[in-house]
Amino acid sequence: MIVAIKLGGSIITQKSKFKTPNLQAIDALCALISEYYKKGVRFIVVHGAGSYAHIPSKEYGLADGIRGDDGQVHFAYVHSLCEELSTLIINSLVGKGVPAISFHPATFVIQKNKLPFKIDDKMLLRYLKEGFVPVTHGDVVLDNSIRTSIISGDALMDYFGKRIAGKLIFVSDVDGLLTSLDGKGELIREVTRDNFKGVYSVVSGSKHVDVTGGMAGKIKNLMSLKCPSYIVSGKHPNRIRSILDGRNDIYTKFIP
Ligand code: IP8
Repeated sequence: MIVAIKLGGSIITQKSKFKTPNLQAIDALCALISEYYKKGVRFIVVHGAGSYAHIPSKEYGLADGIRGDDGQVHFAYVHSLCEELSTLIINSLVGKGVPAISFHPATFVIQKNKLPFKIDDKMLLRYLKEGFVPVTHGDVVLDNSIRTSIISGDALMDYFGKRIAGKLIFVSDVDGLLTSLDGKGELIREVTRDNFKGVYSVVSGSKHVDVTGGMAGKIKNLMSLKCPSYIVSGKHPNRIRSILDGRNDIYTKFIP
């Protein structure tokens, strides 16, 4: 089975401090991916942009495209920050014996009105078939309607969930989906078609700068997929082990 795992920006970086990686979390999560890769699980790794790209994207208004004489430079700068964060993940994985290969959306994704329009995934899928681990991420991309826009790692997860993944794991800095966003709410262990409407109504924006929509944006499409999805805390890698081993634990499971 192919598992698409998203390492959220809130866990791999300190989301409110520009360009601050959380190296301990990156190391622990890559160790876990390595452990299960060696057991035969096939992963696509997606990661968020965290404080590397959300803060400058907001400053330059890149969610709505480039503008002004410096637009292309802003775009290239934010892309380079995404690449820089991605290189940390790649280096950590390769150092742990995982054949991780980077795929930067700026070079294979075109959007239309901020939504994926063409995702040229042939090479990525070929590497996956050959036993490699593709690593991709939220990025700035070309856009047929507004010249450029931003693709979130969640949109890429959605894409893989619709096509090839049997399981989507969203690694976050919270225990799962909670009944309130102040961190004090109760964990919602399972979201099904029966309780989805009620659950969605309690979820609003993220407290951090997040140009791609925060938690509400993240859960929107999960119920339209064929495969189950999970939101789990990256602070407790054993909980991710539980998901991969099929055990109950502290996380939220979405059953479409
Ligand atoms: O952190 C956002 O990706 P995300 C990408 O997965 C940029 O939402 C460029 C802000």
